[in-house]
Amino acid sequence: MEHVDRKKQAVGEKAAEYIQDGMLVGLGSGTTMYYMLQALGDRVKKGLHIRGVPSSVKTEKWANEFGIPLTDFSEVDQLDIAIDGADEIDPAFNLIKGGGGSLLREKIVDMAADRFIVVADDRKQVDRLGAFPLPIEVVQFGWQLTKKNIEALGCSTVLREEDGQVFITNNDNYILDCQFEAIHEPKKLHEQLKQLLGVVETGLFFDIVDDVLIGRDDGVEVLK
Ligand code: ABF
Repeated sequence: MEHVDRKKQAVGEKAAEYIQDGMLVGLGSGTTMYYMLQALGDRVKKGLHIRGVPSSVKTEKWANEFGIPLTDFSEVDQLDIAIDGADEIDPAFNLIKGGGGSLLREKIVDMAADRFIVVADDRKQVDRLGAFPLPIEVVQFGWQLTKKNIEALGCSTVLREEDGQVFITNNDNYILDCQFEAIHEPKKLHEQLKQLLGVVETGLFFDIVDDVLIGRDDGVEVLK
């Protein structure tokens, strides 16, 4: 197994241990979450009773593959815990998320949980956000104008493509990947972006993370 994947597997499996019988669980997206879902599925097979709300179609597919019972916000309006990956994590637990294109549903699910745990390999830890291009979900109509207004805040943007086609999110929107120099004030930048017509949501997550589990060569580190 790939060196990095061993870290992802270790931290994903560790996170699954935080889930207790009877919980409503926010299921994040990304490759680290694949390992969490696999471990959670094993516990369900052994009798754990939980229901999960998936944060992407891909997570929904994985959860079904692993036999994890699912529900949605037509049935529940509060989650006990959410577990999700990240692309960058700074020392204040501000995150950049959305590398996988699921940031909107991720933020809705993660914000609905009493406790939000991030799982990541140690490559994701940064002193300051911004090296990773910030994903921003925008409506398709007039995206070129939205792009210009976002770039006026001091970044270069690229319309995300996948397999030579424009990437379409699970919510039928586009993603602009925005390269800022360094993001010194994530909350302020998020608020500036959210005011722009056509912006649906940003991949900046702040004031939401309770615990961070980091996969390292020598095991899993728990940051509070
Ligand atoms: C997800 O986790 C996304 O927000 C992010 O792109 C992804 C990255 O993590 P991984 O390395 O596990 O794929 O939540």
